[in-house]
Amino acid sequence: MNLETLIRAIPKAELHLHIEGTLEPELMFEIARRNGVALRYRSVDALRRAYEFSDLQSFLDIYYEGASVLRQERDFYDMTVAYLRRAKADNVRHTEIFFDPQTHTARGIAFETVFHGINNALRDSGMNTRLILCFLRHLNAESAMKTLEESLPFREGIVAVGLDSSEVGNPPSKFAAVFARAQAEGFRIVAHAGEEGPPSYIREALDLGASRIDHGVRCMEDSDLVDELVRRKIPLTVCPLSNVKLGVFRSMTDHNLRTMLQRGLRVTINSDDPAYFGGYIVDNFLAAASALALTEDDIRRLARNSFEASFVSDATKARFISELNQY
Ligand code: ES4
Ligand code: ZN
Repeated sequence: MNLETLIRAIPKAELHLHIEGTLEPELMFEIARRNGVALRYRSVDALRRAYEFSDLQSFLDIYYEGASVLRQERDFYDMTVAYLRRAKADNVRHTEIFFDPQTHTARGIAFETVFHGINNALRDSGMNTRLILCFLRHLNAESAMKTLEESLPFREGIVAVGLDSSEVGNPPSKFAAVFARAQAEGFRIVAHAGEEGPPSYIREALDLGASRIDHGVRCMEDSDLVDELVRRKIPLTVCPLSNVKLGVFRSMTDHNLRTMLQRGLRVTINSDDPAYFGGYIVDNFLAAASALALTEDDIRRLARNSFEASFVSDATKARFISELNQY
């Protein structure tokens, strides 16, 4: 089996995926039309052409604008169904999906409209899935706390809380009280850290109880931190195409994913915002494998890491990994 065939075929878990980042331009236009929302772009092609980003913020500005077409439960449902179909085609067996309630509640959409739309699609798919509620770190801690409280009636459907949006200037410590409360309520903690922000943000996330770090690529600037991440087997959900599109690395050949693997870090490959960054999880694997000359062993390791890093039971992990070992 050649490497590309192996990458496509092996069972894998996706652990870093923003559902609002899966909204493809075609569906965005369709939803905009049925909701009577005006978009600044004349066509799907014009919108796609605007997907040239210089950094995280330049992407976020367009991403929040895209999300503004979502108004009804059906919109969230359709978006999620489309992603799950695409993930299945890539042999994703399990996916842990971020959603950003504040992006919608700030526009007057009810929390439960967002939650039910997404969650009903997960239920109808029959796939193994979990939801992770992300707080927008550019907003204040009070808004995050209010969102946490709004989520409590739906806590059975939410495995963890996370932190996303504009990283630099918004360290995890800004949300210390929110994460303490979330932990007390039984949620697991994850956080975007060390994407554009410094390694100290990764330390802060760990101090606040994070059991997994999203991106985390800048950990490599602090070797004591790397030692700790290796010793504690803290997973890092890396998103190669995202990192290149947002200028975290100049090109894929400059990406540090292979070095991270060789250093013994529990790295996984993920697609982040696939509709905006040019590819889903298999595209991320293929781009990284080709630019960094990843081996078959590296690919198997990455897939195994994805199950080990997931929030499923040990028995389910063992079942996925034994399926992986058939390849
Ligand atoms: C995001 Cl790539 C990335 N980083 C931080 N926040 C985000 N929200 C959606 N995509
Ligand atoms: Zn992300």
